[in-house]
Amino acid sequence: MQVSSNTIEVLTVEDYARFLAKRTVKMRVSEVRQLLKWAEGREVISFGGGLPDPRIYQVEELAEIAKTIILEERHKVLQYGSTEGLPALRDQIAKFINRYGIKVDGIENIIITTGSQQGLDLIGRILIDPGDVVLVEIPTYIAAINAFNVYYPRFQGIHMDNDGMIVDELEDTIKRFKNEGKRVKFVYTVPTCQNPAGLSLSEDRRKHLVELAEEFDFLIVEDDPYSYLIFDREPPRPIKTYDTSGRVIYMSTFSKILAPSLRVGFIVGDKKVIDKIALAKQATDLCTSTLSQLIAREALRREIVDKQIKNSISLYKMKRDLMLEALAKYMPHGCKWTKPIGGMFILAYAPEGVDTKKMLQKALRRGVAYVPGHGFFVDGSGANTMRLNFTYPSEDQIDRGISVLAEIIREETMRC
Ligand code: PMP
Ligand code: G9A
Repeated sequence: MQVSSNTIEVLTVEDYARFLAKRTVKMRVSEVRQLLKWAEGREVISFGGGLPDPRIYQVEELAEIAKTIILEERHKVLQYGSTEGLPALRDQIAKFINRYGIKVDGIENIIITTGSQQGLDLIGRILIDPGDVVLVEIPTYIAAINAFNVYYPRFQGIHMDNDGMIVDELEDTIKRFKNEGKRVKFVYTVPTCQNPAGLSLSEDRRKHLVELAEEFDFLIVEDDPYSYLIFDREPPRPIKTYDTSGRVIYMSTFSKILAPSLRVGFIVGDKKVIDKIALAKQATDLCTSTLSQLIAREALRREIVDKQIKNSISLYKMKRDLMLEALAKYMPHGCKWTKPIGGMFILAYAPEGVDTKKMLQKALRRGVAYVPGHGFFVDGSGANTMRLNFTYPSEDQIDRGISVLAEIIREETMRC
């Protein structure tokens, strides 16, 4: 302990360690969050956070909605709401996802969450006992790893190819665990325009995955913020649409199609699971912001979400193409990258030996940010990868930023 000037003892970091729960050791900083904090107020070309293009927000419409709601629904809007979320919003969500093929029997199958990030934590809370086997893609969403980690899962990674997670490898893995007397609790997947890889799971594999869940008795957590942002074709059918036994827990968010600041996400599943999630949520935040929920409801009802999706698709498609062109134009020999059909991210691979985490400092000094890929890989690989967001930077920044990164990779390659 340290002694302060008035001789009252101030606790040191070591002292606090005696009080902190063991699970705090499992809490890891998210490189995405760290970078966003660092970039605040700085002039930087950011390929970091998965942020919408700021020009896409429908500011006037949202301002009008917020004003009308506050004035006209004053008894509801400033009040607590139910933990499951506003029925009218859940009803609108049911209609919205129905257009993507997801059919729900009623709003009891939907719970609103405070961003889908909360959904990840709630799912971890209700599903993971210490040591439970959770299968994830290699790489997978870093904040899902962090959310689940505090419940002490045993992660096992499954590799991906251009058709997404290699489901045959997943099958072999499940069988291996079975032979050891262990079962897989659930598979966590971002099947469409994956974060961070940008890859999408093929239709055959989606079907096969659901068949495996039936055969080997596990659940599937389908985290799907990006199906609504597909550029070149019809969106792939969500895995949830193949589910006949209630094994798929589907989650999504308004963050990428309306505004992340609202913090409105949702989970769709069997009522028996939704009820447990509601219990866990009661202990977490009681309910999601009523104001945000009402804004989301109105934005769906007035087709503002539809309009934004349409505008985002054409803008982001153009930006993705610009980034792919810039990568092809500038990146040195030995680099490769994924080619997403939508979403927000490209995963780029520098030549082996380049450490993108170390390289980040140099990139930041030259005014370019990206997320080093390593933290997304549960098998400890990915040191030479970087996640590049193409939706937030301006068109001009995309070209300049990629040329700076290419230059740095060239320098780094010569060093290794
Ligand atoms: N899951 C995935 C795959 C994501 O990409 C994100 C946001 N980047 C989230 C969950 C969390 O989104 P939010 O909490 O803003 O809804
Ligand atoms: O962490 C955030 O702010 C949300 C963005 C997620 C991502 O970049 O994947």
